[in-house]
Amino acid sequence: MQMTMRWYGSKHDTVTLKQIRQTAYVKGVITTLYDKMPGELWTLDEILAMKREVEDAGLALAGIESVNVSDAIKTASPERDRDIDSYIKTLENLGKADIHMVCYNFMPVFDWTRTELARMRPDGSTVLAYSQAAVDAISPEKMFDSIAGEMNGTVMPGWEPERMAKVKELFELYSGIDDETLFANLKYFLEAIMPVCDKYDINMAIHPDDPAWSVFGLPRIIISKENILRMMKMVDNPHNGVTFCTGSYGTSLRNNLPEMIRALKGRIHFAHIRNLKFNDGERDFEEAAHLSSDGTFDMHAIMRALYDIGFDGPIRPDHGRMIWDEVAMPGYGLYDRALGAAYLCGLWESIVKENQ
Ligand code: DNO
Repeated sequence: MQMTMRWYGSKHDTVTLKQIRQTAYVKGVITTLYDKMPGELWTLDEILAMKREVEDAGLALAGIESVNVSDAIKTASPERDRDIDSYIKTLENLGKADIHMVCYNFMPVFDWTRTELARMRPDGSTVLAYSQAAVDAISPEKMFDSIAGEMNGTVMPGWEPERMAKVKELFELYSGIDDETLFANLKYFLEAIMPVCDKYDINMAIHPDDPAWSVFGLPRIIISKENILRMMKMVDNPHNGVTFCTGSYGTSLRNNLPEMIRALKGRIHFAHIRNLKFNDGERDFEEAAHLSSDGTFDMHAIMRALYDIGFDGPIRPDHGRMIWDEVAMPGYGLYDRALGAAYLCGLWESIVKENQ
């Protein structure tokens, strides 16, 4: 595995490449052209400039998170083929730049959903949290307004103000779309992009829906082992794979994470590792430190399963707590993610050595 950290680019991130490099644990970054709209073409020059910046800082560019898929593609509206064409050209340019892993999602309207971005823990650190009762009591627009003030001046992926301003229209766009239609639209998209992925050896890594159930009545499909295996079979190509995100699949306690990892052997192209702590019942949780004993998941068993299936792709410590008075994008500060990287590297080293 290759330990990485997500980096939003020097214009958007509070964390610098120099800081990331000095962690010593992290050898590469996962980044994106954060200002690109879904459906917009990424030129080769832009991609090469992004890559050069990362490499000049002594790090590798281990993959892209995300090349976002437009709502036209997700809903099969008239601009779908135009947007797919531009997605294919973007993949082609990434391939030419020798970039071989692309994370994306197929979630309607929202990317991941949380109801609080800074829930205080007893030690004074803060974490992202989700409460179903809070979602049930609020409209999507109000929810955005209520968390907008907790973003520490950053732009959070999937919660861009321009996008949230159109939230009503977006809901209308998805009004006739159920799980089956979404699966069909995903199949159409994947079939169209697989030839360019084959040509340039690009691993597509779909990110799960977070949380793993319908939010505000919207369909959600990438939520369970059954659904993800269905997705793989429907376009049976090794380049059609997943981002295994423990914090997203793990929102459903029915998902046995190590077992899912084993079932996805050969198709996990990217891993996001974090821990959750459940409160009152299943649908109320907050994010925890990566350490197993701080949350619900057995991190050793998760890393062990990745080792056993021969996972050799990029991995990143996902959302950290906000600690030591850092002010950063919620979930994406330096300090706790660096602790997470160190811990995950420690687990990995011991698993590797015990198996030599
Ligand atoms: C949240 C992230 C997601 C993820 C996208 C992938 O912190 O894991 O925003 O990047 O869903 O497209």
